[in-house]
Amino acid sequence: MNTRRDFIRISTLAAGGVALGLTPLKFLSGSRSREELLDLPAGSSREIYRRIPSYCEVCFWKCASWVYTNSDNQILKVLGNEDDPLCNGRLCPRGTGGIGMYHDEDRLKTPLIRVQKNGKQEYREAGWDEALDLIASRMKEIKAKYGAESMALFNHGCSGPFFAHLLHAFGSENNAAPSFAQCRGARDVAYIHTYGTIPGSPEITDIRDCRCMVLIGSHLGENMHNTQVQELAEAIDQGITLITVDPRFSTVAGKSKYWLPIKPATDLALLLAWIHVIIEEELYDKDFVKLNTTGFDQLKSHVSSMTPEWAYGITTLEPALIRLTAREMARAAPASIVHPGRHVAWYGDDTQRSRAIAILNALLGNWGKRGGFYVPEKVAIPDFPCPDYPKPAWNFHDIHLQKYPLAEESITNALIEASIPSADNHHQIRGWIVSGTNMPEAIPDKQLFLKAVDSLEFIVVVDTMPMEITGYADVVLPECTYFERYDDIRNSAFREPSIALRMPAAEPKYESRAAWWITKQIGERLGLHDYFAYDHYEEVIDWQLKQVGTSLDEMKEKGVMRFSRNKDVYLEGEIKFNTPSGKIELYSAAFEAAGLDPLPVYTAHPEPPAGYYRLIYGRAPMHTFSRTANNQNLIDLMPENAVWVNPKVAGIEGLKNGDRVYLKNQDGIRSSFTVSVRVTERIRWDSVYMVHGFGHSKKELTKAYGRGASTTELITRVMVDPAMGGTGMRGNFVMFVREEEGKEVEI
Ligand SMILES: Nc1nc2c(c(=O)[nH]1)N[C@H]1C(S)=C(S)[C@@H](COP(=O)(O)OP(=O)(O)OC[C@H]3O[C@@H](n4cnc5c(=O)[nH]c(N)nc54)[C@H](O)[C@@H]3O)O[C@H]1N2
Ligand SMILES: Nc1nc2c(c(=O)[nH]1)N[C@H]1C(S)=C(S)[C@@H](COP(=O)(O)OP(=O)(O)OC[C@H]3O[C@@H](n4cnc5c(=O)[nH]c(N)nc54)[C@H](O)[C@@H]3O)O[C@H]1N2
Ligand code: SF4
Ligand SMILES: [Mo]
Repeated sequence: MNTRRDFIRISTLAAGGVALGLTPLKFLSGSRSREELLDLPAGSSREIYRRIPSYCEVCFWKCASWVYTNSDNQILKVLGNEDDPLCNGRLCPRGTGGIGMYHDEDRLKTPLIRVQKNGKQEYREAGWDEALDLIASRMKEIKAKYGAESMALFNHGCSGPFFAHLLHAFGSENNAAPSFAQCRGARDVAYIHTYGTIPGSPEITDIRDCRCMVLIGSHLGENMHNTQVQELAEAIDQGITLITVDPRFSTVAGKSKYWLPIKPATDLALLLAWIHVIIEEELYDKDFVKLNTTGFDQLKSHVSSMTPEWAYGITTLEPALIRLTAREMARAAPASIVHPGRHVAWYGDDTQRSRAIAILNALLGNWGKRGGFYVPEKVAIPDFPCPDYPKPAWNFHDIHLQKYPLAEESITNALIEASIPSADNHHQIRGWIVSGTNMPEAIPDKQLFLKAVDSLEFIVVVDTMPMEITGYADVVLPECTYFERYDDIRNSAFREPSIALRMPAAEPKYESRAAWWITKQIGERLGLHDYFAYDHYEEVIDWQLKQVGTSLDEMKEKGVMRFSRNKDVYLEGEIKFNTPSGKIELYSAAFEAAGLDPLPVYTAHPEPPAGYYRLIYGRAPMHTFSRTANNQNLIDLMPENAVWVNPKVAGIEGLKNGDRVYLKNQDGIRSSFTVSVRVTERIRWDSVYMVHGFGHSKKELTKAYGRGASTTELITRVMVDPAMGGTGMRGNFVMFVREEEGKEVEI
């Protein structure tokens, strides 16, 4: 590649200690004793281990845990904290295997600085002072030339708030996370404009007491969000009726009374037909709708022609099945949920699909009801005192509100676009800080990303691993893993308010450091001392804990603390919603004012051309996105992804189980690596399915390199949501390509 900022491979530095051979524990192994779970030698007493409180970072559910170390301060195992209402003492396989991240010898070990050597760009190891000085001086330069606002932050996970604090103190509010435009943004915008609030994280679905749940795409069981999976298991034992809508026979489809193998991209037609049936057959909660909603008459006339027969032609689902399932969900109401989903960036009309789900829930009258949506509550922890942030001259709203009127949060892809010089840009991004997000794998449209990278004046990447994103940095900083650091107090809004502490269970390995320390060091160099007025983050945490009646010392012993609620979990009668009308807005005047359909309208999406199949993707219980692909404990459970192919397709294409193929998309982009074929009836014939997060192209990820195929590199067509800028990623079509005697053969 011949660009200003070549993608650099970080050479593997000296190997550290030998990783412990850890066997991942079984999920839901709550009946075994701690000693059994710890696999300690027979006769071992408690004295030989110490337990340190933490919470998990393998995904964003933040399950509270105990990290067990031996007398040599080696980390042995991590187990769930029994007092934690979010995990009830049980971690998922990823959480248990998370220690693999701490032991990984491929970890980033020292700061690295990009240099030019013999006409070639490469990284050299640097000390912290040199790297931090360089970052501060480049940030000052950018601020002097273009204003502080032209620095942007891309972040995800617990390091995010530290870097956001730094950026805001510096004078920019341009920080974005893939959890909006690539994940739950369309859902949240839809709920804000229907209910005046979001379904939350953890989602406020009262699955425990639910009697009928519809899962549209949402694949709980493979999507391992802990509390939801535990509650679903409980609800299944109590006889919940599950209706799963998925072109793939997912794990939860296997537990469902009804599996609706919908033609992909047509869910909105099904939802409108369900609304039609529920209104037409007067199955909706009349009192609730009268008391708590506006726009019912408009909705009724809007869906009057959207019959199950109409939807059949679009979705391929039998009208009788559509009617039957509508009646099932209405019969169980209000203990009946149409799950709002989470990763909803599918087809570009995702806000409208999420609105249809929100409307359907309103007809079931389940808001504030046991078995429906509960009222969450969290602990009121004050911020550590610091001066107000400076007011930036412009922020991300100025970049994208013209184009995406309902974007509530900052859009990663819009900030990437704003990093490429163009006459259309009113505001230009010049430098990036990236922490905790592997942008080339998390955000589609690699060409756009590369153009931005090539235009930027400065990029800092903070990561624990030499992931793809690190190869584009001018400076790479090694963060220590969540086992080796303090982070902010976990404070999740849930049925029961609780807090959890994360503290180091071991010294940071190599030269890695915590985000709180890194950001303070940069802040001090930028003259922002007052925003970082502590010597150690323990002071901040202790101060905050004391404001809510506990202390760092107490939390070090307990790990988790539960609090009593001030509000009711469920609501009766008329509810006050935080919308302009104070009601649930079935008809959205705000959408109308923004030039969007005020009631969801089905629009057809492109179909695969002949010889191509729609590429759909999802999760596996033992991995999280691309971040776990190099984790030995999880590789032991699932070494790579496969491409799921329907037997009919396998017949046409001459494929059999275990064949290795490349996938090539509609734009001629071929996967970098081959992927193994899994022939299965569990996928429709018009689609193929892969687990996201594999096919790593960085050789420094010695265990993940070349294993399986990346979904993201095949997602070159992005269907952008006009309401909030989300990147619909399921409009890509692939064909199979075999490599025979060094030649590529299209199948
Ligand atoms: N093709 C495709 N794209 C997707 C998705 C998909 O299913 N398919 N899913 C979308 C969704 S729902 C989401 S939420 C996003 C997720 O997007 P990301 O969160 O960006 O996902 P990862 O690919 O896991 O990248 C995480 C990065 O953080 C680093 N990291 C891990 N722990 C730490 C830490 O403690 N500190 C620091 N500084 N870095 C750390 C990892 O090494 C890795 O580089 O992806 C979205 N993009
Ligand atoms: N183990 C594990 N669990 C995780 C994560 C992880 O990385 N690993 N990530 C977490 C995060 S951040 C998120 S956002 C969630 C995401 O998880 P969810 O929100 O549950 O799921 P999605 O990614 O939206 O959907 C994946 C499912 O949609 C189906 N699907 C594909 N196309 C269509 C379609 O057109 N219509 C319908 N009805 N279904 C379709 C796929 O077959 C697949 O079963 O998972 C969370 N949980
Ligand atoms: S659900 Fe699993 S990976 Fe996510 S925080 Fe909990 S234990 Fe960790
Ligand atoms: Mo997500």
